[in-house]
Amino acid sequence: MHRIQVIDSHTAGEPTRVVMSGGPELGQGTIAQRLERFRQTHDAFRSAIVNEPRGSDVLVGALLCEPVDPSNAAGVIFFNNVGYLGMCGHGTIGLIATLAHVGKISPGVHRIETSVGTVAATLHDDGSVSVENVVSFRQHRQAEVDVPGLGRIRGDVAWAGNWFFLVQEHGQTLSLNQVERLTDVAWKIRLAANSQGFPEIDHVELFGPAVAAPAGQVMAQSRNFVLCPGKAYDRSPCGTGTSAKLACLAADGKLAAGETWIQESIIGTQFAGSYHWHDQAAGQIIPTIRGQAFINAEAQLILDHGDPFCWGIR
Ligand code: PYC
Repeated sequence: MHRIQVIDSHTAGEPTRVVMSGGPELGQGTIAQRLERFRQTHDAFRSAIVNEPRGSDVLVGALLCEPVDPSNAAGVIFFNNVGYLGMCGHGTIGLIATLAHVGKISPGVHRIETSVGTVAATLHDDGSVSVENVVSFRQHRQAEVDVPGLGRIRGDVAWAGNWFFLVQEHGQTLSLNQVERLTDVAWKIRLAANSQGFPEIDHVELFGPAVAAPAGQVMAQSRNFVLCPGKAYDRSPCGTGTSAKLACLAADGKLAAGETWIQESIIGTQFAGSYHWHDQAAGQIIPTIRGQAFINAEAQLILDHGDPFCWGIR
């Protein structure tokens, strides 16, 4: 029997499970190199942590790693039901809340190494967390793809730690009771984009008008529905997805550096985003996303090698 210490949280409704100890030995090297070792030799562990019967399609895992640079707070490898994520905004907020929960960090700035670069997370006194993401940019403006059953769909292609296809005009209503339809539409768009010149796209983001302000918060500028690579939809506004949106707004001159953009999720939760230029001529920004995570479990997972579903249902 193998025991794994995990702490679960949710950020704006989207869950994160941080593996605190008991994870695979990945050796030295950058987080990207360790992620490759994880993928090549320990992928069953990924499935054991996030898939049923211990997890679910929506759960994002975060393997806590020793940082390469000891002055950084931590390294992390993010993963989900089907594979690995470059960066994860809600997951970084969950990781910071988790490290604070166990007393490893206090309010202030903490640098976290991810497989796509180091991000700076600020734990605020009120428990909220701002994440300064990796350099983000729009790669293509209004790329057109032919989507079976939907016709020509235009979307921006942007990088923000993951690759997004961002669609404004899709003809759908962004409400929770439409999730099956939205999942179907977003999945078809992803397949079409992947086969029509954009194989890198891993997330699809649909936008619409904001619906309602949560108690005590202001009305958002926009609502989104974000479909993740394993076909689960993000319950939060998606930290990297909001960063990708900021890159597109910056490129279109629709949001100035330093201005706040409130992004609402499909369940009505919010992230506040802003950016500063990294290289204005190249359209590259550094986005910052602010949100809050809540701890909801401290647990010990048991991997019993005699259990037919020890490595998850895959
Ligand atoms: O918050 O960046 C994010 C994210 C990616 C996938 C799920 N959440």
